Amino acid sequence: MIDSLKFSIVMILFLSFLASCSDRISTLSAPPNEGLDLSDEKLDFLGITNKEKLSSASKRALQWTDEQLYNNDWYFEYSIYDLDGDFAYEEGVVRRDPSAMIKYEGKYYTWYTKSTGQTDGFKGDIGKDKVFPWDRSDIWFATSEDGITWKEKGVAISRGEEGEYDDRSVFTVEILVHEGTYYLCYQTVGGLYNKRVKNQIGLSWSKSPDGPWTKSPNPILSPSDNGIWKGDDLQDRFSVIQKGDFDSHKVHDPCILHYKGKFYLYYKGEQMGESITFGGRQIRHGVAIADHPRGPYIKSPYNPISNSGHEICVWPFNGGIASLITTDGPERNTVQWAKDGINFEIMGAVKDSPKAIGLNRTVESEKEPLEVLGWGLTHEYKNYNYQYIRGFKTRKKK
Ligand code: AAL
Repeated sequence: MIDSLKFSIVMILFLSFLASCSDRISTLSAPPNEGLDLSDEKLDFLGITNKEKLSSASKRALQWTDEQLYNNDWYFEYSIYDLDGDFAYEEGVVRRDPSAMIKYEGKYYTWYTKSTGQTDGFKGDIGKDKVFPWDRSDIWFATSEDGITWKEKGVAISRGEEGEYDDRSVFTVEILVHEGTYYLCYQTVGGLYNKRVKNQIGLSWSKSPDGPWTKSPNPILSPSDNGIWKGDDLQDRFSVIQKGDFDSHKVHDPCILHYKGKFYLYYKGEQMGESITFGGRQIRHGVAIADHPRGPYIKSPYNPISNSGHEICVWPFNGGIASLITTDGPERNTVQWAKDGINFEIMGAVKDSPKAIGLNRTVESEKEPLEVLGWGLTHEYKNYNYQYIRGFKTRKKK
């Protein structure tokens, strides 16, 4: 009697467990139909024949707004073209990672990484060699009347004196103009450029885009220090005991925006022991926020704020921040937007995008989501040794 009671209880529990599983399975595989627009026109456009048998993909497509379906303002295609004057390709010279363009006294200005000579890599004497195209670089600037023909004006920021945090290379620069002061933020490497070297972010400011520039005595952002290398081979960046935060190795590609009365420094993080995932390199973005352009910058506790991307390309739009996510990670080639500058949603996916974009910040970026991407600067690899700055322009759907 007791045994059969026990058996019944066990059976009841088992059956209710099965029922709860099948509930969960059916919820997972089929989002509900409620609220879907099943008009003949929409079904015909999407090529859905049987509205009684909607796959999950068809249900998602039916949830897209008319704007996403017929004319997504967050979608673009692009082409790349040569620039003239000093931005024409020059053998033996690296010009890359252009900053955004600003306008001053009727001329466009841009800043960029410049170095000379071929890249030797890490096999020889890193104390003498140039290990990357952006190693042993300085930051130069150029101006243009029409955005096509550029005149190189000279060095803006040089590498620091021996022993300073930026004595090996300064590169990958962005510009912020705030209340009549010009701020350049950029990557820095100090000491020997081995594969484990930490990369930081420096800042300089001036009352004129032509300089002279005053350098911050210390970096304004550094990698987190909670990763642990395994072994002491300075040329092995993949062996770790603990990877640490998403930016435990390098903070890169800085870009400061004045947003909601504060200064948002968006940056790319590289992690110690970086892996290759199904979307490419493990690259994510973070943000650090300050009350003054010179800092101190405090990293957001929500970091990382992207799971994909590469060079930072961000602009203000509609009270929030838009971000073009390129190159790496499962969400590469998407345009995202966050109404608070932190929690980004995918607004559109593109086939491909220009790399290392220098945005045109002289246009009214609020006009349309991608107004700021109408035309701008990018860089291209002529070969591994030499890169040059080119132009890009975008168009809506063909
Ligand atoms: C770029 C950027 C940074 C890296 C190197 C030069 O794509 O992400 O600038 O350090 O490559």
